[in-house]
Amino acid sequence: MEQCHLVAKLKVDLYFIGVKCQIVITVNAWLFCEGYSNGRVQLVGGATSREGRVEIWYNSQWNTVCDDDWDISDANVVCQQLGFQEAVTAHQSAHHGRGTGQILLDDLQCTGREASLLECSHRGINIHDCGHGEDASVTCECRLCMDISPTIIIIILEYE
Ligand SMILES: [Ca+2]
Ligand SMILES: [Ca+2]
Repeated sequence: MEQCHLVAKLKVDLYFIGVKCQIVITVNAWLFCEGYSNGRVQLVGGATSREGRVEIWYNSQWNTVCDDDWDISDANVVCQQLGFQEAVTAHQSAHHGRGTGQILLDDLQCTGREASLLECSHRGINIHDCGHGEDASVTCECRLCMDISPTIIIIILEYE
């Protein structure tokens, strides 16, 4: 999967020809996309952006993680990868809902200092004895941020 961003640049030129005014608007727009790399994580199904079912990107798809041996050290790796300080809770038994697709990792033994769950000791890619009722999830600690809902800011400029 790729995440794409649309960037647009708007240039407005005014030309005064006698009593007439010509307005030329030039729009330059381009799309740039970045691919996901194996081991990228996302949290799904939580009430806020800092909690949810752990999903890990591997071979062009999102996968889940089994809760066998899922503990705070494993959860710390996910939270730190997402830019949070650390994990508050390592949830088990599909606490944030059951995922779909492959169960990529099972019996994770992270120390908490790995850069990705893929670097932790585990049974092997796609080797598990789990069902989606055992999907692992996390709640991350975020001391410096607030959960802010999407906000629309309208600026009205007045001039004379
Ligand atoms: Ca563990
Ligand atoms: Ca297991």
